[in-house]
Parts: sequence; C-alpha cells; structure tokens
Amino acid sequence: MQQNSFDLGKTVEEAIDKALKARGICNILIAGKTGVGKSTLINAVFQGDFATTGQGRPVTKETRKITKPGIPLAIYDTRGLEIKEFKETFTELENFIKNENSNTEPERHIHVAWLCISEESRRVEDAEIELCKLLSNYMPVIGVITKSSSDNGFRNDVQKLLPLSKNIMRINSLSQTLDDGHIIKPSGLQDLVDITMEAIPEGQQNAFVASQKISMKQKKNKAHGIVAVAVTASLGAGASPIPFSDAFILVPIQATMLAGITAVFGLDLNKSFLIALISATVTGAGATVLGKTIFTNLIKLIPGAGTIVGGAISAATAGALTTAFGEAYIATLSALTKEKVISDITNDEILKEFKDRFKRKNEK
Ligand SMILES: Nc1nc2c(ncn2[C@@H]2O[C@H](COP(=O)(O)OP(=O)(O)OP(=O)(O)O)[C@@H](O)[C@H]2O)c(=O)[nH]1
Ligand SMILES: [Mg+2]
Repeated sequence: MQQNSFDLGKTVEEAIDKALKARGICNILIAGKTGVGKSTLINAVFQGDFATTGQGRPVTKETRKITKPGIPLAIYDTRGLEIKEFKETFTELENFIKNENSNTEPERHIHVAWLCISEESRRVEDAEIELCKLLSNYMPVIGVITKSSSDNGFRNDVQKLLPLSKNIMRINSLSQTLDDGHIIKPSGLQDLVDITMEAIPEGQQNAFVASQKISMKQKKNKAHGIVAVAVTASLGAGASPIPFSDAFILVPIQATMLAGITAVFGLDLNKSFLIALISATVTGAGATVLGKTIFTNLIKLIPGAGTIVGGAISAATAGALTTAFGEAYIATLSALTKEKVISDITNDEILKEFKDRFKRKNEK
C-alpha cells in the first residue's frame, strides 16, 4: 500500500492563483462629453456599481482610471471633449495611450474604447471625430449612442462621421419616461457587450466576461471551455500508469476548474469556499454518482484523512467525474443568477444548490 500526503489547502491556493492569472485584467476606455451617460453605462454593464464605488485616480488631466478590488477591470473615464482646447487634451491622452499600449505586458494595454455620443444632442462634434481617429490607431473603437429613444437616422449619420469605428451601437442604460408617458426600457446593452467581447483580445476575454453582469451566456460559454480543458487533463490523469496517483492528480485539476469557473462568473474566490466546494464534490457527489470505488479513493483527500490510499481509476471515469462536477457547478451558478444578481449570491447558497443538484440527480 502506498501513501501520499496531500495538502488540500495548498492545492486550492494554487488553483486560485492559476485561475486569477488565467483570467487577467481587461482595460476599457470610455470617452464622451460630460453628461452623455458614461458613468450610468458603466454601472449598468459592470459589476459592483463600478463607476460609483470604484477608486478613481487621474492619469491625464481629463482621464481617470477607475478600479475596484475583486473586479478584473480598469475603466479609463475620459472627458474634455467639450473644451475648446481639446487638441491639447488629446495630445496628452495620446501620449498616455501610446505608452500603455506599447508596454510588453498585454495587461497594461487599453483593449477597447467606447466613444459615447448622446442621441439627445443629435450632433457629432469635431472633437468626437478627431478622437475616434486617434483612438483607432491604438485599439478597436465602438461608437455608443447613449440615451437612445428614437433614431431618426442619427445612427447612420454617426456611422458616416466615424468610419473607423468597429460598430455603432444604440443603447439606453436606464428606464425612461417620455413626455407622452411612453416608457422606454434599458436596451442595447446585451449587443454592446457581445460586440465588445468580439473586439477584445482573447487573453482579456475572461476578465471582461467576469466583470460584466449583462450576459450570463458569455459566462457560461467561457465556463464550458474551462471544463473542456479540465476534462482533457483528467483523461491524462486517469491514464496514468502509476497506481494510487489518479485521485492525487485529479483533485488539483478539478480544483483549478472550479476556481476557474468561479473566476469567470466574477464571484469572490476564497480559499475556504473552494475547499468546501471540493469537499462537497467528493463526499456528496462522488459517493453516489460514480460509485463506491471512486468514493473510497477520493474521500481520503479530505482534510482529516490526510493520505491517499486507493486503486487506479480509468481515464473514462476520470473524465466523467470532472465533467459531472464542472457541469453541475455551471448549472448551479446559472440557476442562482436567474434569481439574483451575482454580487448578492452567497457562498452558502452556492454550496447548498450544488449539493442539492447532485442529490436530485441521484434520486432520479
Ligand atoms: N434616460 C436616460 N438617462 C440617462 C441615461 N444615461 C445617463 N442618463 C442620465 O444622464 C445624466 C448624466 O449621466 P452620467 O452617467 O453621470 O454622465 P457622464 O457621462 O458620466 O457625465 P460626466 O461624469 O460628467 O462626464 C444622469 O442624470 C443620468 O441619469 C440613459 O441611458 N437614459
Ligand atoms: Mg461620469
């Protein structure tokens, strides 16, 4: 009989590190005249009342960098388009962007810009045309028509005046009651989030997906990708010729997967929660879903047991186990985000839903 000491706490710490590294950071520049609705848009799209409660620090005279702990996003909030000497403002901004975007570290780059123009103004200023040209040299620019209620050909005009923009989106961040009592609901945010996702580099997509709160579909898609990677790794672990080592290899893979899914949903990544989650997969799920043998092997990974004693599991079983845990976790988070906004979901609720989900499956 072979024994291996196994430190679940350390495994989870490493999984969290890996997940955070893989997620990275996304940087978005949002420009527009005062009052066009930049802050309102930021709060409507991103988690945690980002524009209101985030920390802002000036990076140029007219640009603030906004960040918030736990959210892998930086917003560069740029004004100054309305001032007469905008050329001077733009030179300063361009120097700043040039410096950031030539950094060897992609996480420093500004990955996409939203250039906001209010539909109420029905006018595109010279400064906006100039700024679109300038930004397009460094990043994809998406034109955003804010406070949209009736187009009347304005989108077409904007498209002609900003030919370098990747797209022109019409959005409305708030509910709005018109003079005739007609109510306009928030609109266009889903499309804006989807177009933005297409515009940003692959390496920043998980960070964007985690930070936004509009598209659960984007979160699910990225999470499925994380499961697929973990399943491939598990097949290798199951095929390992060294007896007793399967579970030993499998748990870190699954820990990294569960941490990765948590990260891409934009949930808080804390160690004790992930330990509880992994323990739930082993004790609650493994025992009944995939049979006593695996359970006997995996249970020994739980703190208190401390050692692995067990036999080999097949590649297929290893893959099935990882798929089952990953998909159940995605289903859990999807179900909960239908009922609540992500930031209001507690770790306890996740754990309960996750365990119940397995219980229900086994009773069928
Ligand atoms: N109806 C409607 N009102 C909006 C919308 N977006 C913003 N507003 C309103 O417009 C006003 C200005 O919005 P902000 O989000 O503060 O504008 P801003 O671009 O951040 O302004 P500065 O920070 O001064 O540059 C606020 O009263 C918002 O409630 C929208 O989509 N629809
Ligand atoms: Mg603002």
